[in-house]
Amino acid sequence: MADNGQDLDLNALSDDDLVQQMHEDLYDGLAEEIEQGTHILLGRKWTPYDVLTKALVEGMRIVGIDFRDGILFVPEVLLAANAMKAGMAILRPLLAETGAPRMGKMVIGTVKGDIHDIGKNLVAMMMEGAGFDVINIGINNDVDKYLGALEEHQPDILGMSALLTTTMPYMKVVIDTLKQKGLRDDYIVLVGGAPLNEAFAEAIGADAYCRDAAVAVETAKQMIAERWRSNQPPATA
Ligand code: B1M
Repeated sequence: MADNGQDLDLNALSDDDLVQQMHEDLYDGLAEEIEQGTHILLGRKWTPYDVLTKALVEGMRIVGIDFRDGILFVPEVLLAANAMKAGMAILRPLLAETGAPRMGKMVIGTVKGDIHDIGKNLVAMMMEGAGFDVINIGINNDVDKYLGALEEHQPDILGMSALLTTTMPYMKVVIDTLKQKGLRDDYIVLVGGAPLNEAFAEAIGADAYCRDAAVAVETAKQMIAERWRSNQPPATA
């Protein structure tokens, strides 16, 4: 990155200083530097998961605080989001190539009116790494798009993401439509996003609220296993 007009050699930094620098580069929306830092940490035998959580997600958390406090504005946050995505693009194939046995299939998308996709993409990446086939249907999905994807891909799990208090109620529209069509019990419905909580998930009739990507993976595995057990014929004497 440019530091007072001088190039800073990221390779020369210790791990701690490099991670700190990556938080600053993410804040400044410097995608190339984030790519470089990601490669350097991987070259130092960091796991993809540690690079993701300690360098990228933590950096984005700091961006979120200053966005909330009116220090950063949409254009700057968009640049930060692009830098984050540049790092995630390097990590995605590495997280997916864990050789984990196939666990099931998930359709995941952000709800109508909402264009936040970083967290949802992160969940998709972690689910792929855990052995799930993931169909990521993107952002701003209305109920027809969810239903179309469910019909086409016949997943075990429907995942919905919302980052705005104004868009999170749309999850209930999707779940209610599934109920009306008699399809609700065909899918495990998992929901997530910063403004949600367990009480909300319960109130709208989802199967579970997932605080973060790691919880999403654990919850999905557990619910798939439960579903599999309950579908087994009873043992004969
Ligand atoms: Co927006 N934004 N934003 N934003 N933005 C928030 C969400 C906000 C909290 C910022 C703030 O004020 N502090 C605030 C919402 C306030 C509220 O509703 N209470 C907000 C606002 C107001 C807005 C706009 C309205 C701003 C404006 O235009 N005036 C606008 C809305 C646009 C729209 O959607 N219609 C807007 C726009 C944007 C950008 C486009 C600039 C950009 C999005 C870029 C992109 O995603 N491609 C952006 C960003 C980046 C943020 C913040 C700063 C960061 C979100 C993020 O990526 N976090 C965010 C502040 C914050 O959340 N603290 C903010 C990192 C990510 C890893 O975490 O998404 O929480 P997260 O995902 C986690 C978990 O939540 C969970 O797992 C993930 C990984 O661990 N999870 C799931 C998420 N989805 C899941 C789905 C699952 C399971 C788990 O399914 C099973």
